[in-house]
Amino acid sequence: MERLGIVGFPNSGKTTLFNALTGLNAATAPHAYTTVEPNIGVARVPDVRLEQIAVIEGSAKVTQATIELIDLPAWSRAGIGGQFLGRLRDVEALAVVLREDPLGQAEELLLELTVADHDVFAKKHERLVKEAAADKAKAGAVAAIAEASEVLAGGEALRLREWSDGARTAFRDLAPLTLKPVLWVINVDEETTEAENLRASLRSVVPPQDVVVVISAKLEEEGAQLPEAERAELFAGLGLGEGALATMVRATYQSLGLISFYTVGPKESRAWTVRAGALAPEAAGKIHSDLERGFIRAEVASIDDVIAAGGWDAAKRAGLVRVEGKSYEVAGADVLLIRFSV
Ligand SMILES: Nc1nc2c(ncn2[C@@H]2O[C@H](COP(=O)(O)OP(=O)(O)O)[C@@H](O)[C@H]2O)c(=O)[nH]1
Ligand SMILES: [Mg+2]
Repeated sequence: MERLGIVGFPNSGKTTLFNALTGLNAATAPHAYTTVEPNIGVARVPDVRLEQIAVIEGSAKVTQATIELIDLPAWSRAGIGGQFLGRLRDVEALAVVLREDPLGQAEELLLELTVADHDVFAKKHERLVKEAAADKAKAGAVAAIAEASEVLAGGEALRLREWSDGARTAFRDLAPLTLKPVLWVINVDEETTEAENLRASLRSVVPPQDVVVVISAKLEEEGAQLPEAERAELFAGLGLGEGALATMVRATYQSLGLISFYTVGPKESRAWTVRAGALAPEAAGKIHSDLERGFIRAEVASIDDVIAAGGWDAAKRAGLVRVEGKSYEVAGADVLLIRFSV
């Protein structure tokens, strides 16, 4: 499961957001509260189309995709400690929560992440230069680490540059923070009118591929207590779209290069996650390894077509289901029925 680390300064609303997204009830605190252990929880990805198809199919069970959220201890103004950094290096993507002075906070955090990476890269470079004197095979790694170190020394995040596969391999055990996808989450008060301005200003200071979302953690927390339909109505009424979780997860999937596909039927309708570009057998393997091993073919239709047709069987009768082979690249929002034999 993909892990999204929630970070930010004390009182930015990290734990409030964590609770809203996971439905858990970790302690929030109106002061610089620091715990050593992070809060860890699983969020189910809200998915309107999955709910719709489950109703149409009369599915006994509905299973959303999930994402693991890790609410890290507050980021201290005095800098970031080793233990905290280790936790950060462990997640696939970062959600940075900003509240008071979002632009100033973002710039400060960008700089801290860059400095933290630079420390690690500079040390690694020193070690590697010595090793490379005895082992010529390490010359490529030395060059890549040296170049990265220079980029970081210039105050730039590594994700601003293109890196070869070789360089990425050399970076791997350093788990650079500034190479991870970042989702900037501006936490605003319920009645703000500044959302669009804030979003636009933040966009101009963060790397272009980063995602910026504006949410109200407090509202999300309240919304999380409501039934799905009322929640959707509340957020739509406030111009907040489908709410933070759906927006954040979609952005995270996109920046991690992930897509969802579905399996549907009376027993269960379910959303699955696979990397973008995966071929049908790899996607089948997410469901069960037998389906990948014994893959024969996939029956495929888009979930919108299946919903519009009134279900899988109706879609089939309407000729909306195609048959695809082993080399089919799965698209986001495909419904798959795998035919296999083991
Ligand atoms: N009014 C308001 N209060 C908030 C908001 N987000 C968080 N808070 C409050 O700020 C305090 C700190 O929140 P918390 O989630 O513990 O922050 P953390 O230190 O980043 O984990 C709590 O008292 C929250 O109820 C918000 O969007 N609006
Ligand atoms: Mg907290």
